[in-house]
Amino acid sequence: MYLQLLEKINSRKAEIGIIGLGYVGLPLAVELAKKGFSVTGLEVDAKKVESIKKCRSYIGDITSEDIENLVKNKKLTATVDFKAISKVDVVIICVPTPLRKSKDPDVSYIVSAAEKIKDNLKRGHLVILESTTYPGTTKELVLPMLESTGMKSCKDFFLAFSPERIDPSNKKFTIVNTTKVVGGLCEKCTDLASAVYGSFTNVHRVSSTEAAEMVKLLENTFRAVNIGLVNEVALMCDRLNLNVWEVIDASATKPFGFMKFTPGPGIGGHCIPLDPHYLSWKLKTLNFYSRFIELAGEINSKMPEYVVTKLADALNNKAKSIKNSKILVLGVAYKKDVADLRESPALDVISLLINKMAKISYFDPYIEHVSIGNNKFKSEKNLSDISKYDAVVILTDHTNINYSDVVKKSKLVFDTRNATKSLKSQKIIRI
Ligand code: SAJ
Repeated sequence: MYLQLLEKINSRKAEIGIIGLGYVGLPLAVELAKKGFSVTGLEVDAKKVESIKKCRSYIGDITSEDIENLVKNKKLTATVDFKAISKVDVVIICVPTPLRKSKDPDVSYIVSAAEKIKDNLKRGHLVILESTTYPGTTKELVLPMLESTGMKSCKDFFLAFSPERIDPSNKKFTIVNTTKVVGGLCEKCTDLASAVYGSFTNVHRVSSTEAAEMVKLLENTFRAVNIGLVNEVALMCDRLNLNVWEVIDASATKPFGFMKFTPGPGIGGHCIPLDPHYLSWKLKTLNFYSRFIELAGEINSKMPEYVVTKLADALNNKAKSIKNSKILVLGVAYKKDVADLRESPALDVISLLINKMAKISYFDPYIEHVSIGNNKFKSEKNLSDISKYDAVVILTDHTNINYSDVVKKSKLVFDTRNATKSLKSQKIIRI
C-alpha cells in the first residue's frame, strides 16, 4: 500500500483533499493542483465553496484566474460534503487553532476535522495535520481517533505533521520557495508526506510529529520573545531619554549575531500572540513554567496601556486631558499593508481611549469598519481635515500614507511605528 501510494503521489495521480480553504488551505490547494494533482477543498463554509465554483478568489495572494484555470481543467473543486474524503488518497488538515479566553488551546477545529476523517477513513489514506498546535497533538489526539476505526497507523493508514509557513502578502517568500518541515509517525509516513510537499518545494524531514509541531512553535515563540525584548528596550530608552529607533537602527548595522525587531503598540495577528501559549500550555501539563513566553506575553500585552499613558502625558503638556480630546487613530490593522484586524493592538488602544472618554475617529485604507464592544466605527474617508484632531496616533505604518503631510497638518503626532522616521518636528512624539 505504501509503495502504491508513493507511486501515485510521485506521478501526481494521487487525489488530495484539503480540509479548510482559508489563508493556508487555499494556497496549498492551488499549488498542488498546479502541480497536476486533483484537489478537493473540503469546507464547512458554503460561501467559500461557492466562490471556488464561481472561480472567485477570496484570498489576497491567490488570483481568480489561478482558480479559474484549475477549476476548468477539473484539477480543483470544493465541497461541503466531507464524504468526499473516502474518495481521495491524501487528506491535509488546515483548520484554525485559536486560543480560548483562558489562553488555553482550542483544538476543537482539529477534533472536528479528525472526526470527519475517521468517519471516512479508508486503507491507504495519508493524513497530514498542518494547523499550528502543541507538541503531541498529532500523536495523542488525532492518532487515537483514527485508530478507533480498528485500522492501524503506518500499516493501514499513514499520519504526519507539517507546520504551515504561509505569510500572507509576503511577495518574497511564498509557498514554493519556503522549505516545508515534515515529521511522520514512522519513516514511511514521513516519506509519503515529503513526496506530497516535495512536488512544489524543498522538504526538511524531522524524526517525529512532535518535533515538527515544536519547530513551528519555536519559530513563532522566537518572534514573540524578541518583540517582547525590543518593547522592553523601548521602555528603557524612554526612561533614559533615548530614541529607541536610532539605537535599533544602529544595532542593526551589525552584520552578524543580531536580528532587527521593532517596538510597537503590541502584537496582533493570528500567529504570534497565540502560538507561544500553545507551547506554554503543554509545558504546564508537564509542570514546566515557560518564563520567557509568559514574560514576553506580559510585556507585549501591556504595550497598549503604555501607548495611552504616553499620549496622556503628551496632551497634558498641552494642558489637555484625554477626556474629550479628539483623537485620530491612523492605521488599525495588526501590521502594515494588510487588511486584517485579528488581535490587533489598535483595538486595545482604542478601547482604553474610549474608557477615558476620548472622542475617537480612525483612518485605515484597508479596514472600513471596526467595532469594539457596542462602539461601531467607520474609517474616515481621507485625511483632509486632520488638523481638527488634538492628536493623531499612528498605530499601523501602512506604506500608502503621506506621513509628511500628516505631520504638517496635525497638531500632535504620536508615532508608535516610526512611520515618520525621516521627519523632524516638535509635533512628533515616538514610542
Ligand atoms: N511586530 C512587532 N515588531 C516586530 C515584528 C512584528 O511589533 O519586530 C508585531 C506586528 O506589528 C504584528 C505582530 O507583531 O502585530 C506579528 O507580526 P509578524 O510580523 O510576526 O506577522 P504575522 O503575525 O503575520 O506572522 C507571520 C508568521 N508566519 C507564520 O506563522 C507562517 C511568522 O512566523 C512570520 O515570521 C511572520 O508572518 C513574518 O515574518 O512576516
